[in-house]
This record gives sequence, structure tokens and C-alpha cells, in this order.
Amino acid sequence: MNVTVSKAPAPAFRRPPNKLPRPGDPCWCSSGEKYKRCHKDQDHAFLKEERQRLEANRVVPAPVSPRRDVPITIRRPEYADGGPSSRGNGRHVRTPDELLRMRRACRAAAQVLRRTGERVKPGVTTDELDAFAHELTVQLGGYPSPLNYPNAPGRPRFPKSICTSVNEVICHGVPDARPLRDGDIVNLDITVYLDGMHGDTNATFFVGEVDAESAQLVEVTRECLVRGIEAVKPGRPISDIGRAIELHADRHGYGVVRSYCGHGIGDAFHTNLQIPHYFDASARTRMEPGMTFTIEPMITLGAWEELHWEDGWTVVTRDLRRSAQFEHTLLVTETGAEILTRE
Ligand code: HM4
Ligand code: CO
Ligand code: CO
Repeated sequence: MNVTVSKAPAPAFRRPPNKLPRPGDPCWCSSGEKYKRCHKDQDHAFLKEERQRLEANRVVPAPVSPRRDVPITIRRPEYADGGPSSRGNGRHVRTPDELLRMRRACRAAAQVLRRTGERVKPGVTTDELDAFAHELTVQLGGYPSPLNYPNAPGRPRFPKSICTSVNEVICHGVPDARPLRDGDIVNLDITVYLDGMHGDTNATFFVGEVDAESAQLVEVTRECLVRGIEAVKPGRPISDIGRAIELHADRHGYGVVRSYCGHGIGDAFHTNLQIPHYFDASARTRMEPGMTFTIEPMITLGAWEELHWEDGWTVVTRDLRRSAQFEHTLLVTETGAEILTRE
């Protein structure tokens, strides 16, 4: 006789939450069992295997090509020839003439980002993307702001014209000879100095086909930037921006990087106005029409804590899980925000 044995389908695998229960606490799966009698062993095996996979596939430094030069006909920022960087004149509100010039710098940055992004594909090195962005910036009459930008005292200046941050690299990745691989994500961060002003924008791109978890991270990070921009309102404190971003990241269980913030921007690349991407009650400065600053959330699949490479620039997640970022330069208007880094 034929007997059909119906078996309950195996439950779909769910990765353990970023914060694990203690052995005696109830399991995260809501079975009602103690954690140690439920998912604990399976979770530890999964996390060990994942850690090994992440270590084996981590981004590693590759050779950096010689510094590219900029024609002497192009106006250079104050730090380009070895001097210190300026933090601006202390005013956060731009004059009509400064705004006119900001618009040109920001439009150029947006164009360089779009056209360089079009060249992202498996096999292309981040150095080739740097070369392309460098040439295009110069063609548009601009200076690539990252080039020779000073670091903390005693550390090297930034040696390249754009930042290229792959997978677990949070920000400030230095373009090098590493070819992009199918499945990578890469952030291109472009800043152009044109007409005496800086325009700053970045986006994260897919290299070929990307796994669903990474694609979701990139989409939610884009949404975090949108939420931050929607929170820009004259009369409101800067802290509203980070609150909106953190709320959206939290809802997906993602981390928000704390050590790098958005920044005031104008004739200086980074003014002393800081825009945290998490809720910081001390960010009490009120937004005013005419202010220009960036919002550039860095969002992580796992923990937000970072490590720094020996090169003095590259910032990576401590847990080696991926990070994504999007950035615009904004103008505070009478009613909200205008995105300056649009073509
Ligand atoms: S340097 N991008 N970014 N980014 N720096 C080369 C490319 C770079 C930065 C940066 C985000 C927030 C702040 C900063 C900054 C000082 C302290 C020197 C003004 O460097 O605030 O730099
Ligand atoms: Co930066
Ligand atoms: Co920026």
C-alpha cells in the first residue's frame, strides 16, 4: 500500500538578530524555549562560518598609481599645494553670488558622478574610475576636491581625485588597482571645486548582479537620504535630520555610522557645521534659508563600529559586513530643501 507521509516544510532559514539573547533568555524565534535549548548552537555555527567567509573575501589594499596632475590653468583650492584646509568664514548662509557659483560646482559634481557611475562593471579597477572622473572634472574646468586634501597632522594627504568605497569600506576608500568583482557594491564620492566653491555628492552602485541582502541595504540607504532631506525645514534644529535617518535605519535593523557626519560646504570643502546622521540632542543649530550643507548617511548591515586601514584614509566596518552611502549637497529654502547636486 502507498502511504503519503506529509511532513511540515522546513522553516525558512533566518539569520540571528544583530543582538543575541543570553543563554537563559527566551529565543529570538518566539518559540518560547530558552535560547540555549533553541537556536543558540545553530546561530554560533552560522556566525562562525559567516565570519570566515567575510575574512576570506575582505577588500585588501592594492597598488595606488602616481598622483595625477591638474593643469595650472585651473583654479585650485587653498590646500592643493601643501597648505592647510580652510573651514570657511564661519558664516553658514551663502550670498546670492556664492549661491550662483555653488550651483555650477554642484551641477558639475552631479554630472561627474553620473558619467563615472555608468562605467562601473566587473573587471574595471577603481583606479580607472578615478582616472575617468579626474579627466572629466578637469574638462569641465574644475579641480577634484579630494586630491591633496589634508588629513590629521602627520598623516598623508588624500592621494586621488575621488573616493571609491567597496563592500565593507564605509568611506574614504582610495582608488587602486583592485578590479571590481561581480556582486560587489561600490560607492563613488565626487567633489568638484569650480568657481571658488565645492559641490559634493555620492552614490552606491551595483557591480553586475548583487545579492538580495546587499540590494536591500542600498535601497534603504537611499531612502535614509530622502528622509533626511525631507526633515530639512528653516527654523528647525539640525538634530531633526539625524532623527529621521536613524528612525528609518532602525526599522530595518541597520546601523548608522557615527564618526562621519554631513558637513557645511561652500568655499571650504568641510566647514565646522556638522550634520549627524543619528539623533544628537546637542545638534541645536537651527536651519536658516541660504545655508548649504551635505547629508550623506553611511548605513551598515550589521554593527556601525569602524576600523581604519594603515593607509590613514580607508574606513571599514569592524564586523566586515557591508555599508552603503548616498549624498547630496543641499540649500535650505523658505519651505524646505533644494537639492543642488542635480544636473
Ligand atoms: S577627504 N573626502 N572627506 N568627510 N573631513 C578626501 C575625500 C574626504 C573628509 C571628510 C566627511 C566629514 C568630514 C571630513 C574633515 C577636516 C577635519 C580636515 C576639516 O575629509 O572634516 O576634515
Ligand atoms: Co568625506
Ligand atoms: Co561630503
